[in-house]
Parts: sequence; structure tokens; C-alpha cells
Amino acid sequence: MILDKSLIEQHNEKQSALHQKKLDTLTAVLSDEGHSVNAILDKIAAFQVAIPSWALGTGGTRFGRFAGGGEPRSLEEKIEDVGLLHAINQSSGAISLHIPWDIPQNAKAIQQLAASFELKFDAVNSNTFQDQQNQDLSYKYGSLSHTDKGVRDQAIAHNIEVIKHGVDLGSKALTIWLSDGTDFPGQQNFRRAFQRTLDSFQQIYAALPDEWKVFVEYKPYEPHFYSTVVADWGSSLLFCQKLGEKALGLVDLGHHLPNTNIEQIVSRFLMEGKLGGFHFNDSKYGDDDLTVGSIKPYQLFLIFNELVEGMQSAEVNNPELSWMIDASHNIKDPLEDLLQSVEAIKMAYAQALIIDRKALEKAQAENDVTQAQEILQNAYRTDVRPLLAQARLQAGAALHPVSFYRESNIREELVKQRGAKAFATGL
Ligand code: PSV
Ligand code: MN
Ligand code: MN
Repeated sequence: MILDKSLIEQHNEKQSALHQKKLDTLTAVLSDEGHSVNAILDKIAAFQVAIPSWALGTGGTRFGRFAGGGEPRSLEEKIEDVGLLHAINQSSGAISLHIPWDIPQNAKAIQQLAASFELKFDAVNSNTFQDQQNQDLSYKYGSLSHTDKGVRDQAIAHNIEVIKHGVDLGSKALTIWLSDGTDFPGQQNFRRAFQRTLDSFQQIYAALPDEWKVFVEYKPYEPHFYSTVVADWGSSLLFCQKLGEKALGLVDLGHHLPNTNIEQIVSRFLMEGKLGGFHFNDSKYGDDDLTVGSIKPYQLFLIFNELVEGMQSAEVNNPELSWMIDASHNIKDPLEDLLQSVEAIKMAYAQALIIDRKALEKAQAENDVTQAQEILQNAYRTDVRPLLAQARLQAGAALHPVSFYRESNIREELVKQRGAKAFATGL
């Protein structure tokens, strides 16, 4: 489905008077505080978040799946859906593919289709957590860490294949999330499992083209419940340090045990120049993959505080980051869910941009704990939504993405085109 741009203009026209009122008030306050609103707007507009191909359909659990209808049935339709999101918010200019769920049959045509929606390809993801039909050896007991060299070689070959697909599409990074782990004490020797994995990673690393990166994602449990080979940021960093400069850590917000201080992890990675990117989502209990900002928006803001500080500091030398969502909702319309997630990410970013950094540094130097909290919370409690809306307006996107999506009956149209029983391919 291709969006008629005049619908966005009509929507913006209707909303414009109220928007202008809110923007004027906020602009006056921020200008008084010494901020350049135009500079902030430019940064917000430039901030693009990649959409995962696997989040475009309704997710499920092992207890069932309740698909919503009109879901994309092919890679082409997934790209069209991200194209829709990008047309609505001008902030979702990239898609992240998962192979083999999204094998491009004709890479040139897929690239052209994506370009027609002004989309790029962010990191490509490999999958050695499921057995595929016609696969020789099983990943039941692991893939890159497997005790059997034959299984490891098969998993290495798959990752190299994924890099090739990525090269054909113009992607510049491979994300490896390794589900490998154990379910019972004694099942494996931790040290040897690490060393086998390192050896496999090294072979994949050697196949990376120039200018490519590999992101090493960590996760403490699930699908295995006793140990995971790349369980935490420490393990991810260790692998990355041993591999070389193209290897960087990937932080998925849902991959932490409850109450983990993720913002401090982000700061550590940045300090070492080893942060590759994010899988944004939110979580109450575990890897819930909920809408970004729906449970812990303050945590998200504190993460962005570290990111903005790190990106602005001359003391930090970290490569450019990949901003990706990794969410998958069970009951919401996935496109509405993704519009909300992108908005939440950009809100946290904008709030972090208006932190009074000089005053914060002074409070830190003087151990003025109360003042430090005041400064952070002053930014966090500022309603920055008019800035996001203005950045969208200037970019030709909708002032209110979710309202626009609903008013334009986009889901109804997709159901008409694809059917009420169209299930997304992939997970
Ligand atoms: C694993 O839980 C994960 O976060 C990895 O990023 C996978 O690629 C993705 O989810 C698959 O759903
Ligand atoms: Mn993830
Ligand atoms: Mn996950």
C-alpha cells in the first residue's frame, strides 16, 4: 500500500493550530534555558530507528497466537509496511532482516523496492536457534558452541551466507544472537563452550567485508534455563575484545535480569568504544518485547542520558551506533505498536538533549546529589512531544502518527488487500 501524501497534509492542517500553541510555549521555555531549538529539531529529525522485519506481524507465545489480519505475507510486503511507517513518521528509514525468515530471492529488486520507500538495510540477523527444513545437523545442543565440529561448521557457514545476503542489499553489519546454552548443571564445560564459540566467531569475523561490523548480542536465559554462552555484557565485551575492532556489543533492553542498571552497562561499553547498537523494547519480567517506553520510560531516559553524554564527550571514541527496535506484540496492531515505540525512543533522546550538562557536571563535582537529581528530572519531566511533532511536520510526516494511522484506516485497507487471515512470515 502506498500512502497518499495529501492525507498527511490534511491531517497536519487540522492539528496545526493546537500544535503551534504547544510548540510556542515550549520554545519560549527552552530558549530561556539557553537551548537552540533549531539545533535540537535537526538532531531529532536526523535520528532514525530501524524496524525489525519480525515485528510487523502479531507475535505469540507457546500458548497461542492471535493474528490481527492484513499482516505482511512476504519480504516485499514487510518492506511496504516499513515504508508506510516511514512515510507516517519519517523516523523509521531502515529495516533489519532475519535470515532465513527473509531470504531475498532477487536482491536487486528488493533493494530497489526499499529505495522507493527511502529505506536502508540495517544489520542482518542470523538464525541458528531453530532447525530449518532440509538442514543436515540439528542445533538442539547448540550451534557456534556445539561440541561437534560439524554442527559448528554448519552454523559458521550460515552466518557467512547471511553476510553475503547483507552485502547484496547494502547492509553493513551482522547481528549474532546466540541462543546456545545449557539447561542443567554439569551439561557442559563453561570454559570450553566459550572457547569453541570464540573459534567460530573468529571464522565469521574473518569473512566480514571491510567497513562491516559484527554485533554480539547477549541474553541471560531463554531458550536455555541454566546457562547461556553469551549471557551478559561482560561475556559480550570479552568476545568483542578478543575478536577485534569490527566486533561490538549489542544491548537488547529485555536481555537483563530484573533491576539491572542498564545505563551503567551502556556507559561502560561506550568508555571502551565497544557499543554497536540497541535492540529497543520494554519489559516487566524478562524478554517481554513490549512497546518501548511502556513500562520503564525513566530507565530509557537514563540510558539516553549516557548515550548523549558519551556521544558529546571528547573522552569517548565509539563508532556510530545502530538504533534498532526488537519488539513483537501479542495483541496490539504491530504498526501502531511500532509507531509508539519509535516515538518513545525519540522522546527519551530529546529529553536527554535538553539536560543542562554544565550544571550537571558542576553538581557532580560538588557532590550536590539533590541538584543532580533536580537537573535530570527537570529534563525528564519536560513534555518534548511538540518538538518531535515539529520535526515531523518539517520533514513532511504526520503531526500525530497513531491518530493519522487510525483516521486513514490503514489497517482496514491492508486487510482488504491481504486478507483477514494473512499471517506474517517468520516467528
Ligand atoms: C532473542 O530474544 C532476540 O532478542 C534476538 O535479537 C533475536 O534475533 C530476536 O530476539 C528474534 O526474535
Ligand atoms: Mn534482540
Ligand atoms: Mn530478545
